[in-house]
Amino acid sequence: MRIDIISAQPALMESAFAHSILKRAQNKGLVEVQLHNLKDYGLGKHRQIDDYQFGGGAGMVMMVEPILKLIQDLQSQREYDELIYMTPDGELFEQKMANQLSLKENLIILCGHYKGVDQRIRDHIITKEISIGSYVLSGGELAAAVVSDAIIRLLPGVLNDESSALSDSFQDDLLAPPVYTRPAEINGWAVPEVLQSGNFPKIEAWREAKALEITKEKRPDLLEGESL
Ligand code: 6GU
Repeated sequence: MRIDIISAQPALMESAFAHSILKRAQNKGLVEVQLHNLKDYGLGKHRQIDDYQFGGGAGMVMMVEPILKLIQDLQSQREYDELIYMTPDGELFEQKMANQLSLKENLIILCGHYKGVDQRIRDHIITKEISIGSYVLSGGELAAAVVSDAIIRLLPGVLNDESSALSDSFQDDLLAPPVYTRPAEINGWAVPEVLQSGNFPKIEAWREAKALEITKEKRPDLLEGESL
């Protein structure tokens, strides 16, 4: 898979891709992530990428031309499955969408900033608009990193078998059961006996029961069907 991320502030995302699992996924050649600075395509000697909005009002709007040129450059090199725009009024990002996007080959993610992008980019270029939740961020960059992380960790070979993405919270509409490591007791706090029993069917049953109990308590909406 290849993900091209377009932003006026690409440095905001560098660290997210330069560590831990996302770094390893790239080093293994399982995904290629390219951050593109929209300013490189800005107009004139000031590399302008935004302008006042027609009709007046506070806030600058990202111009069509730099975005269009950058995207056309990318499209001349390969075909893209989706051109995604990160925006608080997009479709809510959930595990199911991460699963679907993880099956794609090439993605472009455009990060909004300022007041957003000229509507014509959204009308004619963008194929999918994503929000990561009902709150407003100062730009789409952190949201793009969130979405990319959720997608990349699903790619075959990124996680090992033990931490397989299939056992994640949400993947089966259930939150994950609690986990413990050594020591078996500290401060008088003991690890549940069953986990030390070596009886794997019993352990599995305990984990399933716990997952159900925790989901009922914290996210009953997940048990009401279709939500994922
Ligand atoms: Cl994708 N962008 C911004 N700016 N704010 C958000 C968001 C995206 N998702 C939730 N809030």
